[in-house]
Amino acid sequence: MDFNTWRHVFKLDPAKEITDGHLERICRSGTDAILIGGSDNVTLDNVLHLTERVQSFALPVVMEVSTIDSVAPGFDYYFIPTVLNSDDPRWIKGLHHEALREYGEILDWDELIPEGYCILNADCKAAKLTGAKTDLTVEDVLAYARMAEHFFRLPIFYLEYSGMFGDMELAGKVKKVLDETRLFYGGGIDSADKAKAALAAADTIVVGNIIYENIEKAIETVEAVAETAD
Ligand code: 1GP
Repeated sequence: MDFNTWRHVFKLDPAKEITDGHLERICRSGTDAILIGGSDNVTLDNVLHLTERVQSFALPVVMEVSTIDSVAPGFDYYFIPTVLNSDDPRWIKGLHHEALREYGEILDWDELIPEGYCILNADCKAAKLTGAKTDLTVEDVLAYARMAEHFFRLPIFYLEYSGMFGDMELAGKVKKVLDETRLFYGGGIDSADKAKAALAAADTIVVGNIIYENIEKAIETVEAVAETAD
């Protein structure tokens, strides 16, 4: 199991309700992995509850860490965002520093995967929370992508449009400047067509909200990936 081969990932929000039936459909859909994370009301309780339910299915489960207090044991990977287009050092390396002061001795570094986030939807919660500077030119975004790969050597560059479908032309340009770093795209994928378009531009697509809005459409995004050549 290596996240470098993943093409489709479902992101489940521990703060949102999902029935056992829907969860089973998501976990058995053929998606490559389940990412557990959110920006709001993520607590150790709701993370543990959701994780326990997801871990009964045989697929990789990743925690995307947003608060230190909600980190639970037992995940395959821990994805750690650093928001490259925030001007607030807290979201770039501040919280990370706090976590390492506390847990640095006991961490299994092979499980920790840093992600260079570039958040481009000004209205999403993550942009507001982190004070992301979203009015960026193409050159600005490409510079962040290059920074992720060549300066910080991050394994993942995450183009985040959470809640809206983003600029696929821009995503395609980002992909062209990345060789080693994997391009994750997330935001507004709510149909097979959008899944295909996003996958044509990025290496891995992340599907979130539609799981809670229309389960059939969510499942279609996985089927679309199966129809798209690698
Ligand atoms: C959110 O990128 C993910 O972090 C997915 O976005 O919820 O809009 O699908 P959506």
